[in-house]
Amino acid sequence: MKIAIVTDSTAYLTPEERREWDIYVLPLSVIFGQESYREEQDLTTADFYEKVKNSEVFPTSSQPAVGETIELFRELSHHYDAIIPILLSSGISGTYQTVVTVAEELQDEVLIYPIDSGISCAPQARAVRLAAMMAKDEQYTAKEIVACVQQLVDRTTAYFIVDDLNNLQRGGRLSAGAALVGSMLKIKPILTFEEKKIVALEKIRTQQKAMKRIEQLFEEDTQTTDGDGYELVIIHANAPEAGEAWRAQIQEKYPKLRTSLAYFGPVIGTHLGQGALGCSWDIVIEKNL
Ligand code: MYR
Repeated sequence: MKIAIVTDSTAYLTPEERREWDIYVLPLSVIFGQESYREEQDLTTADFYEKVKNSEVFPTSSQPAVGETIELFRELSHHYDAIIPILLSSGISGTYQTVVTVAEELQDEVLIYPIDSGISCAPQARAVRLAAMMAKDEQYTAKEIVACVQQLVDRTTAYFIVDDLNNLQRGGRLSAGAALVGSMLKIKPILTFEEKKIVALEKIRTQQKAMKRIEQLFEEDTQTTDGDGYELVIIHANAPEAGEAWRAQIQEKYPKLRTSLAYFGPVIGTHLGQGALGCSWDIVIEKNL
């Protein structure tokens, strides 16, 4: 069975990865006043963070255009038996719901199985990689891939820390109460996803303490002493040095852990703000197969 794997731009896959694994991408956009840019197509991540610094207006974001989504699925329907789109959490974007609606509209043309990743960025990319590995094999049915990816998605966790909660509050992705308390007390809450939405897990005063607490959560969750069998990713919003320092320090503590560094691109950077750091882990991907 030939299955197309689709994701959205907030998985921030590299062009090489997309080419190697035949992954198709629906772009979300950032908007500065009247100007709209499809992220990483019309505006690079580096240019986005530079633009934010010099812009008088705060950017906003928008989901992929419906027309572009229909066009991509129609095109794929000529080459594939089924399509599996893996999308950012339905609790923070309308993208998943739009794709579900489009899938219903196109049901007589092609089978589409949308998956709500319940997250975004590098942990979403992990689910996409798993789907792509299985699809390349051509031995799995679409339903088998969906079931396997869904298992990974259901246990996925990520923790992140932002410099200023106002970005999230302004974009309506965090409850007003939580943002107010955070900025008033100058705390750095550890944020996470619960039931697809962003919540403050613990209120901690400094970024360093929050990072230590996240490492503790990793240890409690995995019960590992050397990281064997696990992979962990650090994600940064235009803060590569801080991200890399954190990654290297964790790597030193857990020599067998597979670690990597990823980034928050324009759309997610719009809501988290410069300097945000995130961390997510799972069993190594091959263990899912
Ligand atoms: C849209 O306009 O539809 C996109 C809205 C994106 C909201 C992003 C909110 C922050 C997500 C943080 C993800 C952290 C993953 C580790």
